[in-house]
Amino acid sequence: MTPAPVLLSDYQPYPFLIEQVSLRFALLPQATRVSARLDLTPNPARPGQHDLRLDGEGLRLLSLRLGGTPLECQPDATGLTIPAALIPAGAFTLETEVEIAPEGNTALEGLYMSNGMYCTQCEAEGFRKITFYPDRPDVMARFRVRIEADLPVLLSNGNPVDSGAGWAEWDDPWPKPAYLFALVAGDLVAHSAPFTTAEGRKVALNIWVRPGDQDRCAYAMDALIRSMQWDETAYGRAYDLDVFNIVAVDDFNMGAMENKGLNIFNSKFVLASPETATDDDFARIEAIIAHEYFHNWTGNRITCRDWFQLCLKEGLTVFRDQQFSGDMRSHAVKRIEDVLMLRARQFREDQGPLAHPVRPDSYVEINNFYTATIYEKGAEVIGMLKRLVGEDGYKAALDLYFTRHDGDAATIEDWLKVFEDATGRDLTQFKRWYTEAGTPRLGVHEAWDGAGTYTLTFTQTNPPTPGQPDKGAKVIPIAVGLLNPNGDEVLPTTVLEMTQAVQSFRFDGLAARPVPSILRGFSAPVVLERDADAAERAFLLAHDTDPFNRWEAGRSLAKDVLARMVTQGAAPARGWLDGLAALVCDDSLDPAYRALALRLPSEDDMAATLAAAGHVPDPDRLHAERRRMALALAERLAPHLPGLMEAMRVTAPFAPDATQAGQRALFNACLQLASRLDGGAQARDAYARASNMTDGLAALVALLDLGQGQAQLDAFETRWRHDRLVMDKWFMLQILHAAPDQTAATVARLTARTDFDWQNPNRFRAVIGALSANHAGFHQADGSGYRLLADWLIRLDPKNPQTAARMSTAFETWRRYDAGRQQLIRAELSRIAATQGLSRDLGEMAGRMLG
Ligand code: 0A1
Ligand code: ZN
Repeated sequence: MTPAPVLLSDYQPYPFLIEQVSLRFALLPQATRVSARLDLTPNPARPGQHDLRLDGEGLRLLSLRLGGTPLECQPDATGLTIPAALIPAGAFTLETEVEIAPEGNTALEGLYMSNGMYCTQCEAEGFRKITFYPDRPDVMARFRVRIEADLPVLLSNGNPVDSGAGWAEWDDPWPKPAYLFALVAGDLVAHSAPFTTAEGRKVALNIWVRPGDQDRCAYAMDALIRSMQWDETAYGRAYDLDVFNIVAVDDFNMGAMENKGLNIFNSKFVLASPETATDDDFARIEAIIAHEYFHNWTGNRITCRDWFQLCLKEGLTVFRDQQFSGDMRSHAVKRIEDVLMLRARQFREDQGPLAHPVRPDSYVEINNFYTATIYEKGAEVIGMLKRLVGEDGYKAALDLYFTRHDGDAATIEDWLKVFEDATGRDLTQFKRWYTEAGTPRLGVHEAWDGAGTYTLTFTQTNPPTPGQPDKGAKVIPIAVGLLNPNGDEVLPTTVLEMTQAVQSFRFDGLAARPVPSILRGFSAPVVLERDADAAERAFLLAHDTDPFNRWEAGRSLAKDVLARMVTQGAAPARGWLDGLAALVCDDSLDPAYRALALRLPSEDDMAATLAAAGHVPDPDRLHAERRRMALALAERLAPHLPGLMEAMRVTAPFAPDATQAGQRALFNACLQLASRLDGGAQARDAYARASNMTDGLAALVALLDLGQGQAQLDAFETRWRHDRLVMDKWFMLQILHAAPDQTAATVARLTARTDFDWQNPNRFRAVIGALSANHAGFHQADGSGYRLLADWLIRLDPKNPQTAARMSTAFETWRRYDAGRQQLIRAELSRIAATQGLSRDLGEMAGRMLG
């Protein structure tokens, strides 16, 4: 039976306020004792007599006292209720003692163990697995924590108060919701650095890792210091405690967690050295360190009233980390990467059965809503707001947000109100971006009157999504530039504000019919439907002054070319090949940008595009034609590849910066093309000579794509078999680059190995995630990919429902494919849904995907 959904419309403030929480942990793997004392008062926002309801799951209640008096009260399956009649008027205390078993906690939610270390994950509703408590974000309290354990390092939130052999006490002066609580205890070592804030506060920064890993922390520390400085200069936000601790943990369901003063990270997003991490890993570490740090203000100091407001902290914090990465590296490259990700994950979500608004109004399991829509579309919506109100308006609104709401558990209404109050704008219509799901489609019609007037007419359609058949017009900021036929810009970037379903914009006084560059910088998360001909796209690829749209022109050309190859058996178009060759050989352009231009559209992206155009994508054919396209590109670029590779060769000692990373990216993109022509000779050589993980993996991928590389895989394994994070790459690449008809067999072979530790989320994702990311391999017509995924999800679910549910989204695109594949996927989803004892997490996902 599906549990009843939680509804936004049911929100009520909690009837009590908690002034102070005092916790004592006596840590033991099988029998940890948690004593809690809550100092409560009635909440004036909920007058009247109320029961005291506390959440609690899987807790053995040992004792309960109200106002110091023992109380007989039995918990139910989800918590504990103390009847209103027993509750004294005014302030009172509640004391509980419970027992829990962190060692058996494989769901990695609440208090659990990872390689002998105790750690917690409380967002969204994990604190209720630690003690009885109102586990909701609008209950904010001061926490004082005592930890007792026979371990050298004992950490919690806030500032250290005192410690001795086997114990430590922490006090967090900032009221916070329970989801930001954290505790870590283990045999850890620190990589430390001092920091002084702009306000003169001295902060001890520590990154805690397992002994032996401390020499892989320097980059994360550097990224942390840069993040702290950036938040001071870009947003005027300084850090507010005496210590900032980061802990790396090997078993973690997500990327990282922003617990107050004690961020907990998946070790994958902390540990890095040139030998073990790629340039992409370094960039991701920088972004995630920044993201978690930025939450200190956007999430912690100002938190969410309820989980429906999740985008309030996540959309804004993603937006801030994107700004930061752009400032640290290249804005153009960062924007393209972000849009690629948005389209690959969020558009895909928005166009399928899992579509939901940036601010949903109902959920069954909140853990299923940590989605690309909440995070990435949430960030896009803020980008649009900023575009509409301008730099100054944005700054004024954010300053007001921080002063007005510091210490609050806020809502999207509060957020929009600060923009209205700071700028005088009415955002009623804009709010639809938060409440309506789906990706708007933007049609364009142009008219030239031959006498200097050019008119652009836009038409927006907002497709139906589950539960939302009809939608109103959205406010769409459309950044437009106009170019002369000779490539000069006659209208610099101008933001047109579309508010109606159909709307025209006129440009007068033009000497000649211009070429429009529309949706510059991807100014709104929409699908632009424009029937530009290939010549116009080639013109923009050569001349657009907006770097995003210049790249976009090449991208849309490439997609047209591939679509025609797939649907009509056409040859790869010469115009695209020549245009791309010219761009790639243009030394005035950033190598990272050129490398991005060389990246062909993914098979999943093409399948979506073909489906939207009314075709039924054939995964095998798509795969074969994409390879044919890559070969044609290699042949066209052949004369230039040696020179390009020579120019991009990095001779200086390795640095994980954007300049070197860009050079390596272009070098390796060229190497991969060259390998298609030389039978892998250069890739074998490059692998043998590689002195860093970026170059080594790129060469290995080139070989795997040729169906070679076994010797290199063996050598890799011999060198890295004791390193979990590096071996995740080894597992993943073999599956990602397996031939379609070999993918399931490769997965079967690798999952039979003793080092396929499937209860470790990173290892599970490396293998089973790679299965679904290999488009043609996953979608084999015999259903082997679907079956394998379903088998593994059913196996993982009882151990770790959160990760099982997240990975089930591989099935969300099932309606794109032919009847045979649809039937196979439906059968697997139905098999999952019918599994005895299925979790709420996976149950909700399977149900929504089946529709
Ligand atoms: N708030 C974290 C991500 C996160 C969310 C949920 C988790 O468990 C269900 C864990 C981490 C962030 O945005 O970084
Ligand atoms: Zn976040």
